[in-house]
Amino acid sequence: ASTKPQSQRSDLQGHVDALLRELGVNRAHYRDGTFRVHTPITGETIGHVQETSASEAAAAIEAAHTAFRVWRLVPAPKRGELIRLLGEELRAKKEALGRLVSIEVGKILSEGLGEVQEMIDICDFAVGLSRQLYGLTIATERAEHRMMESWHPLGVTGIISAFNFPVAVWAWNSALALVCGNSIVWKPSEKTPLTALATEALVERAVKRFRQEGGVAPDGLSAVLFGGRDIGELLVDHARVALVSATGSTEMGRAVGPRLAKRFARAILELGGNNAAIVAPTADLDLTLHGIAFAAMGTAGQRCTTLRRLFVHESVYETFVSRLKRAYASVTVGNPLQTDTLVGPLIDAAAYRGMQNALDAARAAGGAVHGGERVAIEGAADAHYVRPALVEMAAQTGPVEHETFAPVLYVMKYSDFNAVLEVHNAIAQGLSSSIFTNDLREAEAFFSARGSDCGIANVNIGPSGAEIGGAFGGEKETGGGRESGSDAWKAYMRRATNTINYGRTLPLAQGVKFDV
Ligand code: UN1
Repeated sequence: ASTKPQSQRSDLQGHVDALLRELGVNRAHYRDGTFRVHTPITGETIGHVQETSASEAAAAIEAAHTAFRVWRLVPAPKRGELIRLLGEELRAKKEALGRLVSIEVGKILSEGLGEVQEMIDICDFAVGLSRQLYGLTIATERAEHRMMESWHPLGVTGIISAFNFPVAVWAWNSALALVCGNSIVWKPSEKTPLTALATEALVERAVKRFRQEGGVAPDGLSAVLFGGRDIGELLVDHARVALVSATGSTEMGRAVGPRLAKRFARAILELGGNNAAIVAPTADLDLTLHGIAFAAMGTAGQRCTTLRRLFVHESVYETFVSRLKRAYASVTVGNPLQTDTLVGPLIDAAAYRGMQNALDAARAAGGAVHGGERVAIEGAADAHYVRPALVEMAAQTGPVEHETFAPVLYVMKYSDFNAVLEVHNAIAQGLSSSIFTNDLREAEAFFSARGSDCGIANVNIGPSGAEIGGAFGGEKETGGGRESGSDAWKAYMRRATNTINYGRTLPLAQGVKFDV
């Protein structure tokens, strides 16, 4: 594939076709459908995907259930071999898939490639995990008994992912689900079907190689459903789906969570964030500037971990905020395929309107808005590029309390550390958080029970860009789910507590006597 940045319409379409060909996607799958796909780089159409009908979706879920009944019996380290092969496919196609992510989502090339690297990393993690699905042995109060835990495959795992990490979030869930012995059914964002098609093609290649090695991989083990809300609801409501891992807005989670609860299915919810950072008097301001600029402006503010609220101590406010404003004014906004660009476009017109509404609300609440205006890019009249906005606010009110999925950073001044901890936590979401300080007491207090109430809390690192090795997710309206590393795998399996009596008598627990 060509590596030259493209701006003319026909070239970009040609580029997408070449990438999809290289990734092994059948042309009919991205050309002959009725569902239009656009690139936020220019706003132009880059494909037409076929929507999955309700009956096709139901059949795919049934097939996934049949596949699960076979796959659960394949030894876990052999299941790991399939994921090892998937990791190899991803390594071989990192450049092509990363570039396709950049084109479909509009994130800069290093972030598109970084997203594929996250997929590779979680495959490596899952391969190791496939030999480490450990249960505990637990001391029993009864003589000549043994008590232990077994972890078993759970069933069909539904994955609902958002546009902003169109393939990495699928990988976190599917790499774990597959080594845990589950089958997977994926509903990607309707904004990003091409990267989903490409990913599924790589899965098919890995499955083919796995079978050539003599591995047992049943048909229907992995499926993708293309469509909107109806298809998502079908997946969530289907009795064969044991677990749904859903990433997206809090509004989406409010719809999905109760539907799953109603049929006692499991949920992993990874929803909205309204992530903050505190800049303390002792902060290393060079390092802080770097960390804040990436966390707030990177990915054009479209990560769930994006920094949205900044609390700066009054003693460094003037110095730091004036430097930050300069960074905001000078950051390069433009075509994300060009190597000097740091901020690409917003995903679509609705995201642009949402951003402008938030800025209007901030002005109405007395905020001073710097930046935020639309940036015209040649040959991209239908795209939505913006200069990232820095908004100085007197207090955490109005739009500051909500997640706006765009590059808007609300900056507030603080004087008292204990008071700012309270303000930091006084919002509905609880995903990621940071403090920039060289004061050990502040750093440890931020990590403590009275500190950050988020699922992710960092010192001298921004809130975004987490590694896959840690559990990823957050509290409160973020939904409470955990994906990716640590022991997040346990949510993809069922636990059985097993007790065996190897004696000749039957002592009852708790000293109960029941002699018949
Ligand atoms: C997301 O935005 O949905 O920590 C996930 C990060 C990335 C993942 C973000 N590793 O920013």
